[in-house]
Amino acid sequence: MAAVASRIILCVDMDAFFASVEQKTNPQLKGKPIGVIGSAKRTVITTASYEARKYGVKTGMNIWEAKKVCPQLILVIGNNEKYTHTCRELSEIYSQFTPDFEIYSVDEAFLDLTTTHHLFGGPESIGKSIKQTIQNIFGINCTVGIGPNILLAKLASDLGKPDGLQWIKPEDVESTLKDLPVNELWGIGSKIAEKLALLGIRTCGELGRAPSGFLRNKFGIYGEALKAMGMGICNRPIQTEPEDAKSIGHSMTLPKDIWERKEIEPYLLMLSEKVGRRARRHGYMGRTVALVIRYTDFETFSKQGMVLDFTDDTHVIYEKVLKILDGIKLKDKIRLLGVSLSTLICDPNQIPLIEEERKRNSLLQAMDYVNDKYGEFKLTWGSYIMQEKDAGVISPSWKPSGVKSVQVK
Ligand code: TTP
Ligand code: MG
Repeated sequence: MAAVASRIILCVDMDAFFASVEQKTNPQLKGKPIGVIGSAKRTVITTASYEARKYGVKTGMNIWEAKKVCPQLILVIGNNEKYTHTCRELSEIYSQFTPDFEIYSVDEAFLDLTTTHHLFGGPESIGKSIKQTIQNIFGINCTVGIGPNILLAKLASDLGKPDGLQWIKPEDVESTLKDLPVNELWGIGSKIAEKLALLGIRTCGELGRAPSGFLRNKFGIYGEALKAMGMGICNRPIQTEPEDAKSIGHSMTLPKDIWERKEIEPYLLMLSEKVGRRARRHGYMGRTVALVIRYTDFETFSKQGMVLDFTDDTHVIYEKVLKILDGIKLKDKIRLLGVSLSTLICDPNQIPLIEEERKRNSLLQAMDYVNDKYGEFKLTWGSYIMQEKDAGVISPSWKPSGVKSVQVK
């Protein structure tokens, strides 16, 4: 059998992204321990500068915990627009080296350099060039990881942090993974790691050597994937951005963690309206509606369902989202909610055949007109008004094209 040619994947991950952007825009913060928070009310650290990390300040800590370990910590309210703007601009840099790149999240990207690296002096030279260009243009550092697949490229960037450039070549995979704790691998969270530890598996080397049957028995079909991860195998291709939107999504971190259905619903209506409005503005209609939930412990999942016909109607989206929510047994409080519409068709001039729908369309058009002219949510539904307003912090799953797809359960 012919050997499969190894791919060359490069991962770029900004260092302390939100904090670095804030330090760059306000030179007084440079070199200081800072923590970025979502708003004056939302008191959780979204990220901390490396100066603050030295004291043990971590993402997810509340400000009291953070101030306790680092009393001189400076808190900065984040500005999503700055971060998303930077993220969009970064695509320009990546596209100079390959057309096959994926903006994975607001600060991570994967570039498939398999067929283009020789044109630019090799992967390391591209990595150096990207780091330098980002520093020159945005004044922030990033770490570059290179590997034969996205799992190892991501691992290389984690190992190289901060401001590093690390390459895990195919011949180094085994030695790199041998003694590496499993939870350092991208995709193995603390819960799986704990479960594995109970089975006596602590390192990737041990995971890779564990018998398939044993892992399947304990983790179902995910057992096979775990074993492959332990061996450093990952076949997921780079998912390049489509020319046309694949999905339209909005998500928000809530001003406070919530649990009650009556608290959740107004947010879902607001998110459905944002999605519906964006779809109408760009002439898209979709059939698949997804609800994204992130619990307080950051575990995130999405569940989706189909509506009967292609739609861009806020209420059709909202009702579907509520149906999806009906089928979920919440296990914890929620910190982030997201709604998205996919399976899209683009038909800006479609006129519904049913009179009732035509009336709804006119109503939505009128609302959009008022809101376009006087600002978002000036004209809206009663239940939305009941909810606590907050700009929210950006979801790490933010993408220029909408919410990134998350694991569907
Ligand atoms: P990360 O890349 O996880 O973290 P980072 O860039 O701050 O630090 P590192 O040097 O370790 O890569 O996340 C990117 C940004 O996303 C981060 O700056 C803040 C934001 N974020 C959240 O808002 N919530 C979260 O739960 C996480 C993990 C990140
Ligand atoms: Mg980062």
